[in-house]
Amino acid sequence: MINSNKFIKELFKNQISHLLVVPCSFSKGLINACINNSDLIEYIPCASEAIACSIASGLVMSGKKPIVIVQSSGLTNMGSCLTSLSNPYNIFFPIICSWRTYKEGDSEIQHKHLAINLCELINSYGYEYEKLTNKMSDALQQVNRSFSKKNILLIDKETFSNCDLDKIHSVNLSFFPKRSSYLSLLNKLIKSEKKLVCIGTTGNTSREMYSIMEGNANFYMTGNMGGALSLGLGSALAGKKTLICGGDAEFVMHLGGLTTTGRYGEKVFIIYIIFDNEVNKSTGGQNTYQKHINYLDLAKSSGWTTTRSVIKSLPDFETELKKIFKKIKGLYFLHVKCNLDNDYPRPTASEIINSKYSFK
Ligand SMILES: Cc1ncc(C[n+]2csc(CCOP(=O)(O)OP(=O)(O)O)c2C)c(N)n1
Repeated sequence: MINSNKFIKELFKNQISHLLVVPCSFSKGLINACINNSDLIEYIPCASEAIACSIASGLVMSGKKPIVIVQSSGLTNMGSCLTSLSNPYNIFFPIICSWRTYKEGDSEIQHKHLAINLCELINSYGYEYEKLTNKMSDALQQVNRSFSKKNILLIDKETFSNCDLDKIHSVNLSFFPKRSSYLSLLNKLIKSEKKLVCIGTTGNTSREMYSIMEGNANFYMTGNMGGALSLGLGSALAGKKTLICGGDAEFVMHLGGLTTTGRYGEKVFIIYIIFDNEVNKSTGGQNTYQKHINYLDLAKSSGWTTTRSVIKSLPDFETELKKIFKKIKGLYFLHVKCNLDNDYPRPTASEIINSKYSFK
């Protein structure tokens, strides 16, 4: 196991300038160590892996030494950047990628395909791969070598030691109700909405919905991060009243879904609720650093109807939803601030595979 804190300090001595990150729980220690030491190496939280690789390319072209840190599911997102920018233009930078595994029957079915086929995918991009060793000096050499060849460095759960985030970087959400409280209320409010399709996005949102919102026509999506809104547009274009529960990190991953949907306000009925807990709760609570975004303005300018202000209480949540449920058509966007919940169990594999994923 590599000591995360020491590794960051060594990377700094090796002139590494930036860490571009879409979090994974396997690299949590390394990410936390980087955030704690962001005076040494700049920490850049990225909305998607495609964005991380494009930024890294620009940094390399400008003489900097960035590292990209992602999980295996994110390698699919970076395909276009790697094959059509980095590859033809020979732009090299290390990519540290956690290789998610899968056991038959596990509910993490989003990792099933790449658990077996990741190496083939990497090769098909024109890249090589190697396992990052657990020995600091060797790992540093592997990182340095990856600035002169197309290389992906694979890690597992045990590669980096745990590292707690310094208190100064943790968020205080204690003023807001927990998402579970909003979901319990939502569950009551939709009881009379018999035909409503409810979609929960990857991460903790789906897990909480699974525990709290059983019995409705729900789809708890695991994987396809960033795709919940567009999945909902598909169901809405097919005539379903659709409600989507998203998270702040997942919302920005494929933000174009918001603008595409914005065209169809007169044709469909969609409610999108962004449950904003300011962190990537499901991958270890890394801050999303998105306070600069005005989600309501973003939605409004993309063609959505929004509330006048951000929702921060259960009564406001109830009032707004009751108003929206009286409508027949339109796109309704709610920005809801919520506190962190304890961990909820994942939907079981059979729950995901066998049932509830037909909206018919
Ligand atoms: C393409 C891709 N990249 C990264 C991940 C790992 N991942 C799963 S959930 C998640 C964060 C979700 O955070 P947010 O949307 O804020 O919801 P929260 O878990 O905080 O409720 C990440 C980064 C993934 N599943 N897919």
